[in-house]
Amino acid sequence: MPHTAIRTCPLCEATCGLELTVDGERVTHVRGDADDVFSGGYLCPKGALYGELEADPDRLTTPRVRRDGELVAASWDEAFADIADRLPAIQAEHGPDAVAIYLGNPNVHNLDGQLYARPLIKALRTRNVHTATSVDQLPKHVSSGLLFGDPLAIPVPDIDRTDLLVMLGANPRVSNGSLMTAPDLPGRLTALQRRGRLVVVDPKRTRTADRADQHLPIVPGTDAAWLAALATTLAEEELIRPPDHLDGRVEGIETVVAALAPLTPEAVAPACGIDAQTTRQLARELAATPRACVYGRLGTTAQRFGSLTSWLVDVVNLLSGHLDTVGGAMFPQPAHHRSHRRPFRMGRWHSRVRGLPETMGELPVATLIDEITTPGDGQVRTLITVAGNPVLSTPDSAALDAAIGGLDLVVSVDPYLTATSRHADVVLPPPPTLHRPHYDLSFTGLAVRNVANYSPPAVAPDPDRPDEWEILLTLAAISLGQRPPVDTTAADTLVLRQAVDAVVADPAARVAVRDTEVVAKYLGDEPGPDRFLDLLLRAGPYGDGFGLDPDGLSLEHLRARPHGVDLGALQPRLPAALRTDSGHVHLAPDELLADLPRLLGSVDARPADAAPANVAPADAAPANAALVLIGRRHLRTNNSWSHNLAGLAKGQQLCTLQVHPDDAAARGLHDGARARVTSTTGAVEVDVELCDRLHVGVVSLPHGFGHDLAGVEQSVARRQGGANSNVLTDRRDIDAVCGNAVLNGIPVEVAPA
Ligand SMILES: Nc1nc2c(c(=O)[nH]1)N[C@H]1C(S)=C(S)[C@@H](COP(=O)(O)OP(=O)(O)OC[C@H]3O[C@@H](n4cnc5c(=O)[nH]c(N)nc54)[C@H](O)[C@@H]3O)O[C@H]1N2
Ligand SMILES: Nc1nc2c(c(=O)[nH]1)N[C@H]1C(S)=C(S)[C@@H](COP(=O)(O)OP(=O)(O)OC[C@H]3O[C@@H](n4cnc5c(=O)[nH]c(N)nc54)[C@H](O)[C@@H]3O)O[C@H]1N2
Ligand code: SF4
Ligand SMILES: [Mo]
Repeated sequence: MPHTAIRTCPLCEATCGLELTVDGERVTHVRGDADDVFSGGYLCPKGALYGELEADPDRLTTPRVRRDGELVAASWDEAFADIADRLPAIQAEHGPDAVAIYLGNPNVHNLDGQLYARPLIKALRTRNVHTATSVDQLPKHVSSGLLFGDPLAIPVPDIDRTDLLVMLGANPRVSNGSLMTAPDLPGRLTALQRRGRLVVVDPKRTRTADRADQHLPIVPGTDAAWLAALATTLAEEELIRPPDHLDGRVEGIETVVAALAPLTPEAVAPACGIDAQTTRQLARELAATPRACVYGRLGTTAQRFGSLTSWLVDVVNLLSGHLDTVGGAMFPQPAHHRSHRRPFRMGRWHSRVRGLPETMGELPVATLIDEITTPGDGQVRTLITVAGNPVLSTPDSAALDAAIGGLDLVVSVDPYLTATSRHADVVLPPPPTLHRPHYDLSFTGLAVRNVANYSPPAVAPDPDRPDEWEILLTLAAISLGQRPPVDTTAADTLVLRQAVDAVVADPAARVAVRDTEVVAKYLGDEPGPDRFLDLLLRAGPYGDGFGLDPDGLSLEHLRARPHGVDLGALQPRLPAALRTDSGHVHLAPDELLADLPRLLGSVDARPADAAPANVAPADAAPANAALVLIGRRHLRTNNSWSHNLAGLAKGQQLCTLQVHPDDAAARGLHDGARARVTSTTGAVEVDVELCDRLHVGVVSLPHGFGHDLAGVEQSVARRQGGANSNVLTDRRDIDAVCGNAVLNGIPVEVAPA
């Protein structure tokens, strides 16, 4: 008999509620859950195909191990035994840093990854921890860490109450939003525009820009200079008004104003391509609008001035009175307990080869190739990937592909044989997400309303298949020298004990009796993510506190409310949420001020005594690299891993090089022509699509394509064609502050193929 299951969609940051019709193991119908407290029935084309994605016949159901060069099906025991035969020996001979781990994006969309990747990292004791964060939002963590003391305290637009939103480098009508969890962004943006104004700053007239009230086509990579000009205008025109409740709580306003002074709207206009009057007018409008907000996303972080840009978004919000205020940029209060963090420090260690700084325990993935290919103590010989496809998603892909191919041992926890996992010696496929519980630990911390929503498994777990948390804990135990089979219940109990100890010791946690035994008893004996989540919910700010408040949140409370619990609109949270040493906002951190000469140099507003500009790696840029490449997303894609769904691509070629007609004409290219795109690192061939929505001089290519490689078992995606845009991105080209990859603004040469 088919049954109905209510579940949060795990595919993007919007966290929509789904109403699934489930027949046996299969989802036969998907609707938006009209009763979901947050999404109210909204559904996008990806969510509608969730069932098809889960049932994809190319998904692996058993592990694969390499025998005589071929990846053959194996039992779980065999697969884990293979790893146990080799991993500890490599660690013993070459040290823990010889093992690198890469965690991809779906880890933050899945409860097992959220809770159990950390114990695995701890067990590996390696410094070579990389995640998709450093090809994405790392600069935002850095600016939040430096300004507020907490890298996870990322202010999000209070989109339902703002009357003016200035949005840079984001296309939420396609991406459904990022670092701003809000189901039905199209609807929320429409409502905003009925109330007020949406201004989009983007080199392309995207779907979001097209429907905005104003579109400012900025030159890629110049956002920091332009935001600085907004700040400078506020200063020059005496419009600086930090929010009243932060009076006496902000350090460094004068320093920032003085440092940015050369970056006037007039000085930056030639570089940014936005005329000074428009910039000044917008600064005045921001100051005069009580509920207004500036927001920057991927186009502002995965670029050369990612950290400065992320910082300046907050600087402008603060100076214009819109940080931590209703309708401005606000800090969500997620329902789960988050351990009280010590004040943020970056650079506690550095990468071996290039000396790039650690942030939040990880190193930039842009230097993974160097760590693999450079001989010496600590050279990486093993790679573990969990829910990641770095060969398609990180810079200098051709070199990375070759480097991974030469490793001693590669282990991939992934449901597919992808461009990356085809290199694995052992592939461990997690069960489909339908078989697992779901709760968004990451995205409730970025949501435009405070909400909590738990989804139980929609289909009973397969007893013969380990859950993903069991896979991760088994890998952890093996790396600590245990032979499989590993007692994952015991391992989980140990992990939970440590978490309970930490909660009990944290004065900020809600716990009636601060005793590990008492709390552990409440949580029961059933191993896995549910009781771990229960701990975090009950000790969280709305929790039942294990007896403190019978109406408070717990897993049981959420189970009884399958459409979620609305915990209200965002509330101002400063200064209480600050984690800096002084308890103040540090608006002028040295780490960011140190990068200002590079910014001043890039727009020729450089003081005479400053260091020379270092905008792009000048050594190897193509001779006539007059064009710059940016990325884009499509409504029917999900990074690299949804291309295997025939129903999503609908036979359409989504991986085209969009070229402005003027640029195409100058190069003898026409619509549908084959073009060769060359950068400092490599070349790809793709079909041209003429596009007058682009800024002249800018071309666009989506990422995550290029699946047609030997060993990839994604039949639809392989036939799709397209090229890997990250063959063109350069691992040397990084944000100078934190090493985040530059994926937008790549100098390229385009010619007929
Ligand atoms: N040029 C360019 N490059 C980019 C970007 C860009 O805009 N331009 N965007 C960047 C961004 S923002 C991101 S987040 C990264 C993404 O980069 P990655 O995270 O490396 O790549 P994904 O394509 O998300 O790959 C996810 C992998 O996880 C697997 N997977 C899916 N679900 C599960 C699961 O439940 N468990 C496990 N274990 N595996 C699962 C999929 O099969 C897939 O192989 O790409 C970045 N790369
Ligand atoms: N359909 C779909 N949705 C997705 C994803 C997907 O692959 N497909 N991926 C998910 C992930 S992992 C993420 S991180 C989010 C990202 O979500 P968004 O941040 O909304 O990302 P994009 O749609 O890539 O939009 C980035 C925009 O930046 C612009 N841009 C490029 N360079 C610059 C620049 O220098 N300055 C400015 N101002 N703009 C620039 C590009 O033209 C583009 O419109 O999307 C998520 N949602
Ligand atoms: S917008 Fe995102 S969360 Fe909502 S249905 Fe689409 S993919 Fe799922
Ligand atoms: Mo991302």
